[in-house]
Order: sequence, then C-alpha cells, then structure tokens
Amino acid sequence: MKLQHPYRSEVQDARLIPLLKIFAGLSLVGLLACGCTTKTISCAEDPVPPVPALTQLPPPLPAPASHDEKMAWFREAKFGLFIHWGLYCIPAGDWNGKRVPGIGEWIMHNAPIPVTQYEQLPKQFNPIMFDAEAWVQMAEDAGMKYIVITSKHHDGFAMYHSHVSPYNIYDAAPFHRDPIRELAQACAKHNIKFGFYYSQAQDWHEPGGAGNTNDFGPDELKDSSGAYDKYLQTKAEPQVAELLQNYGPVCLIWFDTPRMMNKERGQRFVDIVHKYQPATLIDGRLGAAGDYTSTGDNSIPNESVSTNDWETPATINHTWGYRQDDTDWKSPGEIIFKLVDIVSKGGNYLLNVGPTSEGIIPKESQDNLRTVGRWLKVYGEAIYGAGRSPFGDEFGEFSTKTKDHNGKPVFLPRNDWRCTTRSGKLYFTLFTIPRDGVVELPDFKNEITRAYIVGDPDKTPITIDHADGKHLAHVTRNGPNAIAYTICLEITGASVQR
Ligand code: H79
Repeated sequence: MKLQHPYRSEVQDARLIPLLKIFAGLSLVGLLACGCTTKTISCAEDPVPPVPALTQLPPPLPAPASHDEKMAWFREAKFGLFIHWGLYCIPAGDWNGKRVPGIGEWIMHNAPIPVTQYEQLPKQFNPIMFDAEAWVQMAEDAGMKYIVITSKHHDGFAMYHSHVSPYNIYDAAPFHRDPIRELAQACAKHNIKFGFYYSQAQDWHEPGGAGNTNDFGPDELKDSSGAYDKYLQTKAEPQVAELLQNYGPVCLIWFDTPRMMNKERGQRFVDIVHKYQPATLIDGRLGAAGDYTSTGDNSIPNESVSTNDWETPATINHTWGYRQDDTDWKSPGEIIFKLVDIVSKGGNYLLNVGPTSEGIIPKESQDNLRTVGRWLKVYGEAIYGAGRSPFGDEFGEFSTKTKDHNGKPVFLPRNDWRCTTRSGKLYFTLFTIPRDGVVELPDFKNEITRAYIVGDPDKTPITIDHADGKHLAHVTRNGPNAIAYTICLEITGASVQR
C-alpha cells in the first residue's frame, strides 16, 4: 500500500542530515537538519509512536440533578480543542492535481468527487504518526479543558471502530486502529473532557443522507421517500448510540447542519443521548433544543450574552480539515484576545486544529497554542470559571454613519481591554496601553481594596485614581507579557455596583 505523505517529498536528503547537524545550534538550520522546512510537518527522524495498550475507560457520569449541575464543567472550562480529522486530510485541498477552493473537509462536495472514488481513500489512510497521548498533552499544554473530535463528518466516514457501518477507519483502512478509543483513554488519564462532533443530517456516503445531491439526487426526495429517515434510523442514530456506549464519559455531542431535521427527528437524538449518558451536553445545532447555543462558525457576538450558555467554534487558520495550502495561522496574540473577549461576553471558545494524513497536528498550530497555554498558566484565574463583564462599553458600538451592504449600521469594535470577574474581583486584561501608562477604566461604586498584576507573587500595588466618574489605572507599558497582561482589582462586595 502506498502511503500518501503530502510533505514527505520535501524532506531533505537523509545523507545531508549529519552534515547539517553541525550547525544545529542555529535554530533555522536545526529545523532544516531534520527536514522540517516551514511546510514540512514531521521530521524524517521522528520515531513512530508506540501503539498504546488499551485499558479500561471510566464509566459514564451519573445523571445531573439540575441544568446548572449539568453545565458546571462547561462554564468552568471556557477553552476547548476542536479536531477535524477525516479522509479529507489525504487530498488536503487538492484533487486530480487541481486546487479545490473552500474548507478542506468539504472537498468531496466541492470538487465534486463521486462517492465511488472518494470511498477508495480509506485504502491509503494509515496515519502511523498518530499519538493520542501527544495530542492530549498538547491540549493540556494549551490550557484547553475539553476536546471535541469529528467522529463522523459530512463525508460519512467514521473515525472510530463502528459496528454499524464498515465505512470506518478500523475496518476500511490499513491503520486498523481506533484513534477515538485511544484519545478517550488519553483524555481520561489527563483529566480532559472528551466529546464528539457527529454530522447527523449530512452524510454524503449514504443514499439517504442529506447533502450528496451529486450522487444521490435532491434531498427533498430522500425526505419524502423515507430514505432520509431510514438513514437516520439505520446509521446516524445507532452510531450516536455506540459513541455513547463504548468510549467512556462523553462530555458533549456536537451536531451540525440540521438539514431536514424536525422536532421529531431531533428528539430521537435527544432521547438517545439522555438514555445512555444523561450528563452529555447537546450543542446548538441538532435541530432540537440543545443545552447551549453555538454561534456561527468563527462568529463572536458583539455584545455580552446573558440569556444562555454559548460557544464559538473557530478555525486556527481558515479551514477545519487539513489543507496543505492554508498556512495563515492565527497568532497567539489573536487567540488570546478572542479567548478573553469570548469569556468576557459569557461564552466558550472551541478552537480547531486539522491534523494531517500522517496523524500530525501542524507544528504552527501546536506552537501557537502552546504559547497561549503559557499565558494561561499565569493569567488563567481571569479565564477559567470567570464571569462576564459587568460593563459593556468596552466592546465597541454601532456606527452612526457607516452602514453595511444590507443597510444596517456596522459595529465598530474596541479592543483596548476586556473585563472578567470572580466574586469580589475584577480582572482587566489590557491589550492596548497608552504611552503614559494611564488606562481609563469604568466607574463603579465599590471600593477597591487592592490592585495588582495577576501572577505577581508580591502583589505590588497598582495606583488607581478615582475622579470625574472614571478610574485611572497607572500601569507599566512594558508589562510582564508582550501580548497582554491582566490586572486584578479586589473590591468590596461580591459584584460591581454602578
Ligand atoms: O465542521 C465545520 C464545517 O465543515 C461545518 N461546520 C464547521 C464546524 C459546516 N458545514 N456546513 N457549513 C459549515 C457551511 C458551509 C458552507 C460552505 Fe459551501 C461549504 C461554503 C463553501 C463550502 C456549501 C457548499 C455552500 C457553498 C458551497
């Protein structure tokens, strides 16, 4: 079986390696020495990780006593890792030598690739560099508290050992392993919550699934003929049931694109989730009421949301599934801003990586996430379990002049600082500090009993003046972190009085 390693061809001639290693002290040359050009994903010398022995998984969690109890871990976690991994990482954005525009995991639809051709891909799917332990360790290093992986995306291919359909990585690929089982085990070990993306409505591999009009005709016909319900009842529903039975505690199921879902069809999934794991959360895209709402992909609300729990699913470049041409990575600074912004508005940030067909998470994603993790090690108390901003003007405002193409006023965001809270504490994360080091903070009636930079072991006091309906914090421009740092204001009373 010929393996498809999109970037192996770029690996330097092995005979050059010892020579180049002489210069290994220079980091750039060090990268070249092991064949890692900026595009290369794994080093020729990287050992193949061992296949982990399977151990017992913990049992599912008991039924929560209330909605608040059910949501408690989610409200604490704030930051999760989304993983889009499936057959689409093999073509990685190219088909028959042509670049197929769009998000990588949509290649079958966008090229389009007939199902008879796409279903040949598993034969060359052998991601031997996959290392569940390393992936989960990366999430932990990044300060992420939960992982959500594509158990089956719209292409219909199950990334686990399904007994419902042989179109899965264990049965149809030479890999002959269950990566999701291995991840469940590593997550249990690292105390990271584990959940599944499952495309319930779209399934481009099945005649009755939604979305593949190219091979199987219009969706309306599948609906009226009963083929769609047959697909739901013989594949989607039993697969969701096996995910809930065979992989230990499932923190959430992330349904998506509820095409042709109605109340009754949605309820069947709700019933399955409740039957096997009543503690499992349902996202906002099932097509029936979930436990929280999902914003649009990569969409962060302009303002604070207090009515419900919510989550922004987001890409770290511009695709979900791996594409070799998408190297426009969000920087650690951008990720930190988005995380603090989201938490200050009451939400969670589910940030995606797209591993390659070798089983490697692109190095740039890993590096940037680890930088975020180092920031969180210091400033995490302003994030995990933190409350929303009691203010709101800091988010920006609608323009009174400029309108978008729909004639609606555009939102002019401000990003100088964001505020998160704990009882008796206000955390201001500062993204822009004026030249004179005086940061204008909003008015409130509570007395400030102490103010300091988070992570300062001495809690050296920060001067905060209060005059003319403003607080003025006197801080240093070159603070302890080049990206942003957080100051804590301890106040009298549990919450802000304005
Ligand atoms: O899993 C990720 C996406 O694949 C999935 N949601 C996230 C989390 C998703 N499914 N559908 N969409 C997102 C909307 C897709 C829109 C588009 Fe297209 C796909 C735009 C271009 C390709 C469909 C095909 C609409 C135009 C062409």
